[in-house]
Amino acid sequence: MTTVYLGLGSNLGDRRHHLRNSLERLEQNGVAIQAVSSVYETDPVGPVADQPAFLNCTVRASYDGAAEELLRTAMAIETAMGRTRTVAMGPRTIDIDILYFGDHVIDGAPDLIVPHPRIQERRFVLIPMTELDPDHPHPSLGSTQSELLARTTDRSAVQLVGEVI
Ligand code: PH2
Ligand code: MG
Ligand code: MG
Repeated sequence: MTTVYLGLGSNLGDRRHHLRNSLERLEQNGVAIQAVSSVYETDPVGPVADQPAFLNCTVRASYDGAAEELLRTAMAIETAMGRTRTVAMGPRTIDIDILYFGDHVIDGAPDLIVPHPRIQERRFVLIPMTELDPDHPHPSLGSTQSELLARTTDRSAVQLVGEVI
């Protein structure tokens, strides 16, 4: 069993429903959810600024399989939930990112770089991660979530909106 952390995001349609629905689908596919952060409404970060605000949260789970398998499961759930891949970093019903996979450092395909390469640049990840597990160490940067949050240069808005479930 590996302890994994996932980042969930939605900025199309019923965003809260999509977060809940993705959690159920992850559970049905062998991802044993241990804890879910609060939900945050967040300004879009990255090259596509002109898109709706996101709801984001992070999840701690245990998983009995390989990272490649978890990636395939996450992508299949995204597709089943109506995710299309037209614009990179653009609007989506659901995005399921592997943030951490135990203490593994994986430099695989573009979709499977673990830890996720932009954690330290994203308050929409660092704030819910710090809420869940402030002392969780980043295996290659050697800092905890709360240290990464204190140090990030990201200033984008992240507002608490409540619980997912
Ligand atoms: N995801 C992106 C790009 N930008 N911005 C916010 N606020 N939340 C996201 O989940 C997000 C983003 C690409 O995956
Ligand atoms: Mg993403
Ligand atoms: Mg993604």
